[in-house]
Amino acid sequence: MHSAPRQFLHRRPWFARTLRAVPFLVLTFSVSFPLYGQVAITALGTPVLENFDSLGTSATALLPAHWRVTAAGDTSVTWANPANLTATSAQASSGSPTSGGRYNWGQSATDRAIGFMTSTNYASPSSLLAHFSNQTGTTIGQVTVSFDYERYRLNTSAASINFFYSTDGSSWTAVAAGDSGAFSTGASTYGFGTLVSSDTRSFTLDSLNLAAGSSLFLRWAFVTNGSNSQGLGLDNFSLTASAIPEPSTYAAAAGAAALVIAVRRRRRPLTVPVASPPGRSPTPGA
Ligand SMILES: [Ca+2]
Repeated sequence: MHSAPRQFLHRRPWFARTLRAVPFLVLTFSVSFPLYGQVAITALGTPVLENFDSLGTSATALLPAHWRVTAAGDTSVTWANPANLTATSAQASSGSPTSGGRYNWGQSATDRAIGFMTSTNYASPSSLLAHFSNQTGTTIGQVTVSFDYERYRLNTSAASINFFYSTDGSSWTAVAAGDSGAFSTGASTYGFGTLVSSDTRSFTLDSLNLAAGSSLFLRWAFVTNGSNSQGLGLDNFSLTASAIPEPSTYAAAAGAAALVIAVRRRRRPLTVPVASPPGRSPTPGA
């Protein structure tokens, strides 16, 4: 009976060879198609920062590791979409650029930001994505996120940036506290050196319950409406994770509160009604 599988393999040498090749095939596949990585969150209370200054002044600058941009006009955004991109297609820190693209913006040669400007040849919307991994070894209860929306060009088309998060990179939850709201419109004006406008957003994503090793994806959807686009960017990103109190902490706190109440009750003097002798009132405090 025990020899049956061996006989089977003996009669099917191709099968045995295939089985032996599986580890090699898996290794080859892994090397040929590397998985997307994540920005590691390694400690609670320690901010994870990104200022995009590593982009330098290249028009085709690589985004920071584990940040991506979607192709122009993508409205069904997923982190794993193979059409996503890891480099910018234009840069500007002076002048009056009009081409649409994935912009490496600069207030200077060294202070860079990532964003978009669209055109008749570069469709809106465009999303900026980031992938984080909980490497703290414990559950993350919430994260506080802050960043700046920077405007490098004012123009006549309406524009806004909408913020989302996800735990699977495909199903997104909108968070209004992270939205830009409607940017004002006006005749084309550039803001290099001194931005057209800069707005900070800072808020907390609570009830995340991110288990150790799990992922968090953030997404900024830039809606610039094609032509006559405003030039918008994101800069000075920060994410700080914190825990949720353990249930045992709640139980201990509840137990301590119950004990305090019990002690106070025992310290309270007993009031015993005392019958008054005929013709006399009860003595207060007796
Ligand atoms: Ca910067």
